[in-house]
Amino acid sequence: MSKVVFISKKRIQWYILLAAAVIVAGAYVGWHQTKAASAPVSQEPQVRNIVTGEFRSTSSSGKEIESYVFSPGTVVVKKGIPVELRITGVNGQSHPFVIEGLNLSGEVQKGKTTVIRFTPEAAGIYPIVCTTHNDPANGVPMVGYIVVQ
Ligand SMILES: [Cu+2]
Repeated sequence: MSKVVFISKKRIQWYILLAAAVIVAGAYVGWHQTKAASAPVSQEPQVRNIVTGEFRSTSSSGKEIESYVFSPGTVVVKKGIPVELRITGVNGQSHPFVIEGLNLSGEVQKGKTTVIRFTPEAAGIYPIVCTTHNDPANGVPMVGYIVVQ
């Protein structure tokens, strides 16, 4: 048993038009998905919190030993993604600092948080150095490290 179906020329044109519309819509949706997938995954800043602290002790000869520190002493971030460094002053009235290799500087004051924003472009180790407490004769230099991977 066979069945013959006649399709009019007008109906064929309609099917071709419908198929073309589906292809165009599919290409449009696909292009948009590709565009979204190639966009950066996240530009949320990499937030790193640091505090200024102090080590204090007395040597066996009775000499007072002290050193200000950045704590944590090392923070690790990824290159190419914005960084937000929040440094809060806990010990010490003031810590003016420079970040070597990144051309950044600032000051941390007791009870305040200094926020530094930058986007590291190259991997490396960048020292953050307090310019007040950097004399080895007065204790250990106050230095921390920003490791960019
Ligand atoms: Cu300092």
